Amino acid sequence: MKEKVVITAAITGAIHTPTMSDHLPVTPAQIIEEAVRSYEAGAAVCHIHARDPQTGMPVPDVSVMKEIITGIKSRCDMVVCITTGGGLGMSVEQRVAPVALYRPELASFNAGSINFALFPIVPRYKEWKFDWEKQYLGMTEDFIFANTFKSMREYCAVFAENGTKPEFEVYDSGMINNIAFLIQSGYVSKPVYIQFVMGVLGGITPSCENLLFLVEYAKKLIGDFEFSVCVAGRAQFPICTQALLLGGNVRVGLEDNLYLEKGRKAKSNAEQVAKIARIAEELGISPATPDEARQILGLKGIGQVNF
Ligand code: KMH
Ligand code: ZN
Repeated sequence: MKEKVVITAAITGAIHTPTMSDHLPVTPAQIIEEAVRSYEAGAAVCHIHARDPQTGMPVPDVSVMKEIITGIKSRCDMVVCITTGGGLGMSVEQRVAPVALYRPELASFNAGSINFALFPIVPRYKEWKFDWEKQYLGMTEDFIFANTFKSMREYCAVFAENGTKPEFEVYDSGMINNIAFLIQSGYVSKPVYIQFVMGVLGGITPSCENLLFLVEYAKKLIGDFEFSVCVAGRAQFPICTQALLLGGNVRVGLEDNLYLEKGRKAKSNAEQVAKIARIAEELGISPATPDEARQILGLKGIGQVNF
C-alpha cells in the first residue's frame, strides 16, 4: 500500500441529469464551487465536464469550459482534468478541442469503444425537469461510444503536442490491450495513468474479482503504471476502498454516484470526497496534495497550462 492517495472529484459528468438529484451542479459557478469544496475536503484533482447553464444538458462549449477551469484555477491549485469523453453524441473533434485550446495538465482519454447504455434508467422517472433528459438517456439503447484506433492515434498526437497527460479510461479488459498497442506503436510513452471505470452497462461490472483481474492483466500487458478506480453507482465506496488496498488512487463524485450511502443522496461532491478521505486515513493513507499528485502522476505543472 502507498502512503498517499490521489483523490479525484468528478464533479458533474454527462450521465446524470438534473431530475436525478437537486445537488447535481450544472452552472459554471456551481461546478467551480463544488470543485473548490472538494479540494478543501481532500481532492487533488477535479474532473470537469461542461453543461448548459440553463438546462443542465452536457455541451461541447469551450467558452463554458474556459469559465469553469479559470474559475477553479483562480481559487485553488488543484489539478484540472478536462474530459475528452464529453457527452453523448458529441464528435471526437468537439471532445478533444479543449486539450488543444487550454493545454491542461491532465485530460481523460477513453481507451476504446463501448455500448454506453443509460436507457434502463428511464422507466424510473415519471416526470423530468427538462425536455432533453428522457431522449438523451433513452437513445443510448442504440448508441456506441466511439473511440476507434484512428481517433485514439489522433488524440495521442494532440495530447503529446500540448504536454497533456492522458488519463486512460478503461471500461473493460480489451481496452488494456488497446493501451499496450498505443505504447508499442510509440503513440504514447510509459508510465501511463489508467482510470478503471467499472459499472457502466456495456463495460465490466464492479466486483473485487474484476478489479483484481484488471490490475493484474494490466501489469502483465503494460508493466508498471499508475492507476485509479471509479465506479458507477452504489459499489463506488466499497470498490474504491479495494483500490486503496491495492495501492491505487480513487475517483469519487456526483458524475459517478449520486449517493453518500444507501438511501441517502450526497448533498455535494465534497461529502463524498470527505468520506473516501476518512476511509483512506483509517487505512494509514493520506490524501495527496495537488503538488504531490503532480509528482505521482508525472504532470507538467500548473504553470504550463493555457488558461
Ligand atoms: N463518466 C464516466 C463513466 C470521460 O469523461 O472521459 C466516464 C468518464 C469519461 O469520465
Ligand atoms: Zn467524465
